[in-house]
Amino acid sequence: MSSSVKVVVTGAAGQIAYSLIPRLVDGRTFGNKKVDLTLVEIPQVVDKLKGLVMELEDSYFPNMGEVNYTDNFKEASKDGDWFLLVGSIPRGIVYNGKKIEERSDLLSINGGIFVDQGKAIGEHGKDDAKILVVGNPANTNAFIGKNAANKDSQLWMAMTMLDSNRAKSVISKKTNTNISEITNMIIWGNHSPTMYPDSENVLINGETGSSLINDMSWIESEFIPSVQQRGKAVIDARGASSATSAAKAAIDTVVACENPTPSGGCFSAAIASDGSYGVPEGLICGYPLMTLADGTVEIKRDITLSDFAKSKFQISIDELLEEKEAVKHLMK
Ligand code: NAX
Repeated sequence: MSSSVKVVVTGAAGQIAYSLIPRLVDGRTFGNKKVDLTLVEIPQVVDKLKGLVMELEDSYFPNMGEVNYTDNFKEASKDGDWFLLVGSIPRGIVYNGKKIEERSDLLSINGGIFVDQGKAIGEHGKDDAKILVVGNPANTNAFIGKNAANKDSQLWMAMTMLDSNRAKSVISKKTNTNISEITNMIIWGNHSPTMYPDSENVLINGETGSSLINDMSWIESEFIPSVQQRGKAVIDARGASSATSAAKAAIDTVVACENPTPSGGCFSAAIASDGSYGVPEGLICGYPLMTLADGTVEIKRDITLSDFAKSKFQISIDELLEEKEAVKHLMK
């Protein structure tokens, strides 16, 4: 085996993690590397992880290295290469005697968690660690975590790959094209119902959506709302939020970061804005990204946005600014 990678996963006893964790050690996500896992949960459920560890052992994954579990994030973060921050407090549960319904309460509670986790990652994670926030509100959790970590050499991302995969699936049906032929599906903005899935710059068999999909009414009234509301549709149908597709999207994001992006290509995740595309600096915003040959991840800056796209994107930027305002007490 060529080398090893340490992956820290929070929310490890949750439903996304149950699909995600085996894929981390199955030999595909990190190629030939040995994968050491540290699984993190809150004290009330950490003991459940013993069962998951047994299952991992029983699955016989040749690439699996050491597996540990803990409720101590600070210890877990030591020398982590990858952090998959899945754990968060969902809407609707009773927390400290109060039912959490408002997005502002959700932002505040989860924000507190991400201050501590960010600080630990900044102090104890590898200097070139990559962090993918899945737990919602993902962009603003990543914004808080990055600020607390205060280490620019680490890459903080929030997951928009699931939105991108959902959008690819809708486009493939509309254009009667195999999903493997749909690339460069960009999700601009926030991972929330304000996101803007870009049907103009997507490539279908190498041709742009703007040249192939001449149906603005479908884009406005079907495509965009169906991608924006897909999470809710899954909850309504399943009685639980997306899990296996979210796990697959997290793996897709890791793979996209671990391998150079083909020339002209891009993938979707939210990272800190450097002012690109007019987004205020520092906001964790959904962008088209590329992984370079040396492993660095950069924003692809040569995409043209139509006036329609800019107006939709702006709605999501405004929402990110509102969320930033709601958590300003958590910033250093
Ligand atoms: P579950 O409720 O099944 O699992 C969450 C787990 O996180 C629980 O076991 C809980 O004990 C743990 N947890 C809470 N706080 C923690 C902390 N401080 N440290 C460690 N663990 C902690 O939720 P699941 O369905 O797995 O979803 C996890 C998160 O992903 C939710 O916030 C959900 O909203 C979010 N999602 C994000 C998506 C995205 O595309 N970015 C899509 C899917 C999903 O909705």
